[in-house]
Amino acid sequence: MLWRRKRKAKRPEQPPADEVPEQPDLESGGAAQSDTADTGEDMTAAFVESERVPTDSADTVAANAATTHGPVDAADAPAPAAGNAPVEATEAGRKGGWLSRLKGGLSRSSSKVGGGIGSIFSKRKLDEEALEDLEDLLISADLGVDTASRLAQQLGERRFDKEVDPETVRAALAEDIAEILEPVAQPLALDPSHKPHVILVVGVNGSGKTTTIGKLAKQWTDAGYRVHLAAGDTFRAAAVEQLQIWGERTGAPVTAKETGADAAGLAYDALESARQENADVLLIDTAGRLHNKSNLMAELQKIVRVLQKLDPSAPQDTLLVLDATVGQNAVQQVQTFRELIDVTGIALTKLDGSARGGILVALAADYGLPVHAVGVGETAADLRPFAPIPFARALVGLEPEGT
Ligand SMILES: Nc1nc2c(ncn2[C@@H]2O[C@H](COP(=O)(O)OP(=O)(O)O)[C@@H](O)[C@H]2O)c(=O)[nH]1
Ligand SMILES: [Mg+2]
Repeated sequence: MLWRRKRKAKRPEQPPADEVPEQPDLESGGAAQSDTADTGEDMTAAFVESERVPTDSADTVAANAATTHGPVDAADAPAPAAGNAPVEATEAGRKGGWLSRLKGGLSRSSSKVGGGIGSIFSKRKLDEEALEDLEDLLISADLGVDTASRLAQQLGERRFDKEVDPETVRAALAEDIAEILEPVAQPLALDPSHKPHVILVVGVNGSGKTTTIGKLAKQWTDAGYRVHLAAGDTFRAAAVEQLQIWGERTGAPVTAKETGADAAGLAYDALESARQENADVLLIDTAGRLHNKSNLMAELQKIVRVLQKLDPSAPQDTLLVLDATVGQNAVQQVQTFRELIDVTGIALTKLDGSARGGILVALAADYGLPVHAVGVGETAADLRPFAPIPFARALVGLEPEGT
């Protein structure tokens, strides 16, 4: 995968936060507000995976777009792109490059896991008790009971010297974690045979749906794609306005209706408009009210049904947005949403506000759903494809770019 990056002429403004975020919708928990501020860097990156060259012509882009993708390799650090795209060649070395964003975003998780490993393995030898402590540490970092126990066991099976140092443990653990993550790391690729490629975005209120849509819209419009947005969370005026602001910022047309309008009818109109515009991608926002699960299911299914009147294969993707700060509740949200709709992939937001990045490892191990993107801040550039090796290394407190 190649990254295309270009420097923006102007520093991106903050999207308005949705008024007061709604309370968690799942009985057992839901979204929490992040307390981490924007890093304010003026970099943005095209969230596109491809062998293709983004240009200003959406048709050209679509014609060149890669239709297949494989797992992201760690070596997929943003290499300067071939071709004629404007590329920020020196970015990797700059403060604000994506590795430093990832590292910054995961700093709470890394200090917890990395620091914990430091105290376990500097005090003690690699023995049964140390492995048990490691297992407890990994459970507390949300990697999940089964995965934590498997990782501790694997570490014990490595033929380390009894006097193993924390750095060696971190490196071994990062390797084992990356192995779990590699199969699920799949960028969200647009299929040019669908005009538009329809992405239905679901998740509980406050998880970051609208923001993630805005970030994707920004990255894709910067890459030359034609993007259309549908303000399908018709329950809250603030949600509609929030999407409209992203529309203004990115130049992407937004289909919106009055508060309380039928979301399925709106999605239908949006798909018709997107087709007329020859859009490459249609991103549909939805309400995340799980107060009444059967209502939400009915609504999501109705959206899918009406979309399929126009395009029987729509939506091409159903992206579940999860908030990392909710930790284990994210696992429950995956379960719940999979009962409601055919979820095809995940985006995990707010890694920057959480010491619970390990939840991604639990999700990968338990569900194997593609992880399309991670959010490590509030600007468009803070939504990154998920690269397992740098992620695993940052999670255990190592430099993400090391080997
Ligand atoms: N720090 C941080 N905040 C985020 C991220 N993604 C979303 N947010 C914030 O989370 C809040 C809720 O996001 P929103 O997109 O409105 O959630 P929605 O209800 O699912 O549409 C907003 O204040 C966003 O700015 C992220 O990756 N990092
Ligand atoms: Mg929203």
